[in-house]
Order: sequence, then C-alpha cells, then structure tokens
Amino acid sequence: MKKIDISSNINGIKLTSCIMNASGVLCCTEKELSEIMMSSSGAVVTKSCTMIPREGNLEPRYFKWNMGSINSMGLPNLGIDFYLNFLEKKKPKKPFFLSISGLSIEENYQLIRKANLSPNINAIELNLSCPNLIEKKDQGLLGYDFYKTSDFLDNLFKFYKKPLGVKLPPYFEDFHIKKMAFILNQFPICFVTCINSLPNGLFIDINHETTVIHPKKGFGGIGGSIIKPFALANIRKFYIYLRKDISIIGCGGICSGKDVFEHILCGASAVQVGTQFFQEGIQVFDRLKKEFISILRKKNYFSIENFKGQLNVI
Ligand code: HRO
Repeated sequence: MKKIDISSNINGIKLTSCIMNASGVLCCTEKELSEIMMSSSGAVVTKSCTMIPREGNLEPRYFKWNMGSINSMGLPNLGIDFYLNFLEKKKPKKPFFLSISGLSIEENYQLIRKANLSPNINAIELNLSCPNLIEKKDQGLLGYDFYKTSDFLDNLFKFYKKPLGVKLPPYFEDFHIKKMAFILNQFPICFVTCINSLPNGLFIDINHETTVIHPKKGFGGIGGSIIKPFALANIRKFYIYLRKDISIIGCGGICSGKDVFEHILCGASAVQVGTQFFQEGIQVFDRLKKEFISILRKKNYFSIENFKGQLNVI
C-alpha cells in the first residue's frame, strides 16, 4: 500500500502533519504545551501572550453547546518570558509558533522585539483579532482597521526579519478580504491564519433566562462547527487574492477528517483545531489524522498537494 503523506510546508516551515492546535485552547501552561509537544499535532502554537502575565476575565467565560462554543477568556496567559523560556528549555522537535497579542500597537512592537532575540522560534503568529478585551471595549479589532494594520506592518518589518504570520478575524464582505489581501501582499508575510472566533456572539440559557458567560454582558467569540462556512469562505477568498507564496492556515470548525479536507480543498496548507481540541483532549490529533488519511486513501490522493486549493464550482 502506498504511503499517504500529510506533511506540509508553511513557507519553508516543515510540518510532519498539517493538523495542529489553535492558539488559545489548552496551550497556556507548561503541562499543556508539553502535552502538545508530545502529541501528533504538527506544531506547537502557544496561547497569545502579552508582556506581563494576565489572569483574564471573570468566570464563567467559556461555554460549549452541540454546534459551537462561546468564549470571553480575556487573554489569560503567563507572559512572553514564560513562553520563550519554555521554548529554550524544552526545545520541541516540531515547529513552535509564538502567538502574540499586545494590548496596544506599542506593546506588540515590544513583544516582537523580544521574540526577535530568541533563536529557536520558527514563527510569530501575530493575533490581530482578539475579540474579548474589556480594556479595549471602545476600540475595534486591529484586523478590522485597515489603515492601522497597514501602518503597523510597515513599521514592524523595518526591524523584524524572521517568519511572521497574522491571525485574522472573519470578514463578511468580499471587498474587505480584497482590501486586507492587498495590504498583506505588500509585506514579507509568511502565512495568514483565518479565522479567529466570530466576535460578539450571544448564547442564551432559556431555562434561567440568562447569558451563559459572565464577561462583557455575555457577548463573546463564537467558535466550533457553526463557524466552518465562514472559515471556508475566508480561506477560499484569501487563497485567490493573496500572493501565492503566502501560506494559509485554516482555523474554524475542524471536528473531523472531512473538515480538514474541506479547508485544504479551499486553499489551506494546514489547519488548527480549537473548540474540538478543548472538547476531546489531546487524542483529537490522532483521530483527525486517521480520518483524514482514510479520506485521502479513498480518493486516491497521496499528499495534500494533490488537491490543495482545487475546489471546483458546479
Ligand atoms: O483570550 C481570548 O479571549 C481570546 C483570544 Cl486572545 C482570541 O484571539 N480569540 C478568542 O476567541 N478569545
């Protein structure tokens, strides 16, 4: 039987499996990161970090139902020094993506300067799309401010020379995706991760007539299978509009091998698993890998390059 290869290459960063964890889920502490390191996840992605550790928002701040999840975690993390020390101490044998999410553009520059000094980081995943910051309730997501994003990237690429990807919020208009792709195409971006959770969702407990999470009056980011069509649409459009050397990492609604296949068919080079990882734990990577390989075998494909981006329109 011919071997099926599910490895991938994110602009020179080699992954033995194209399935990895999404930032934010079970990737905050030393124990959680070590578990990902030992698992069949193709990479280790950290929780988005800030300069100093944060407790995050008050609980309850996460809720899952059959079709998705809502969260308002508020960026709880152990601070950039912890993640850089973890990397130096453990030296993972798979790519290590440091996710950063400063509370201001100035903090993002500080974080990037610090990461720039670390020799072992494979790439930064710059989070332009955290939806749940109470401190920033009167400011929009950076990823929705095209002018600020462009100016920010312009300044950061003057001093940052290592691989960098951006994690984007979902866009709902073709025009917005075209505009963001036009901006990203002007910079040496390594990859784009789309999408972060859908901001400002609301889920209700009808029995108690309440929200299901406490922070921000119950509003939070929506993830899980319910957001998959939006993830696929963003992946597809970015695949069409971005420079061909910018890889896409798909995120949003990966629960089965079929979902992995769909993301890659739309143009993703790899996928990240968030809500389903939280639900199922570390075994999710083995299961998804098995299911994905079984689909490829049935379709007579031997590598993701056989079908990546090759979605047909009926
Ligand atoms: O910590 C969070 O509340 C959070 C972040 Cl940083 C993010 O990027 N996406 C999300 O759904 N939650």
